[in-house]
Amino acid sequence: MAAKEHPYIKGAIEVYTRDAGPSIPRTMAGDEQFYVEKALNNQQWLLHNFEKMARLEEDFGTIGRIKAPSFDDFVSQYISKNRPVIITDAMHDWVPKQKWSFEYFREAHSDAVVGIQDGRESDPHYEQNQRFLRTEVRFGDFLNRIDATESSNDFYMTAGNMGSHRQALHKLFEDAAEIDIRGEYFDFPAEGSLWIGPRGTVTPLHFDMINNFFCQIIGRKRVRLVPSWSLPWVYNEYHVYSEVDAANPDIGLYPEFEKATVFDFIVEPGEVLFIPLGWWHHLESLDPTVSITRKNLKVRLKESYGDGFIKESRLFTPGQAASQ
Ligand SMILES: O=C(O)CCC(=O)C(=O)O
Repeated sequence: MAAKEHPYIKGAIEVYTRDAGPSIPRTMAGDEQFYVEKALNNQQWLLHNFEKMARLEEDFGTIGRIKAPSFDDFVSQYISKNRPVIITDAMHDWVPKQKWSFEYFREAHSDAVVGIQDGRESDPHYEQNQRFLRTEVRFGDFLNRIDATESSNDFYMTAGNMGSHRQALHKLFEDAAEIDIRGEYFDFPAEGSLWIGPRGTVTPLHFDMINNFFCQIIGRKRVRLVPSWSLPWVYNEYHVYSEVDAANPDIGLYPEFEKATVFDFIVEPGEVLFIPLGWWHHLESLDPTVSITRKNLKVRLKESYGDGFIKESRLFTPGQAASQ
């Protein structure tokens, strides 16, 4: 679609033409770029003001910790407000929290063949290119490698590896099947993704196109969250990913990132972090860790998941974004 046909740009042209009347300079009236920039400026102005208003809250930038409210209260206070929070008391009766350890995993599934990502440190865009880094290993060997590793981002079992796991690690998925919060929050059958890795794994800054309940079962993770409305400042040059290293932002290269607020905190084992749709997140394992993410909420914006969003599947190479 030509930019001028986009409803947002059309609106900008109509308003500008009406306001400027016959005195509108002809060159400007025909200049598509002028209207595209105008429309983008309007969007950025709005998002910038969302940030200003959010900063009026005294403790903006820190994450709240709460006991699980009823689902209806959670919907009205967090989901509908697109607001993150940590629930501290959701897991006490969950089988994974009570039973899971690497020893338990070995007893259940040492010989299972599972997919993991390997070789991440050799590709600066390992998350975007994850399908090229998939490899299959014995689950027991994978766990031994974690035990023998002080710290590494080279290998990690992530949600991207889930396809092969439900069958291979069926005992763990059976354990996780009943996970809910107050018996109220999730639809069944359970959906969930496993994240297992050594200390030192890093999931770079990106957003999810769905509300995410991130359940930390074993070990701790350091989380950096950036509000959804920070879109103009995160250098979102490819699909759902940011170019910025949120742990160590290069402000010389990405100066706009300074305008974003980074919530920086640690999620402890036993805690559930609610990551609202569109909130940017960067996660770093501080210990060998196991997490489960659950996304099949009772209230689900099914139509928002992936709709209208171009899914890129080509190989992403460093420097590509800059040249586009
Ligand atoms: O635990 C991690 O490393 C990343 C989790 C995540 O990014 C997600 O669930 O979207």
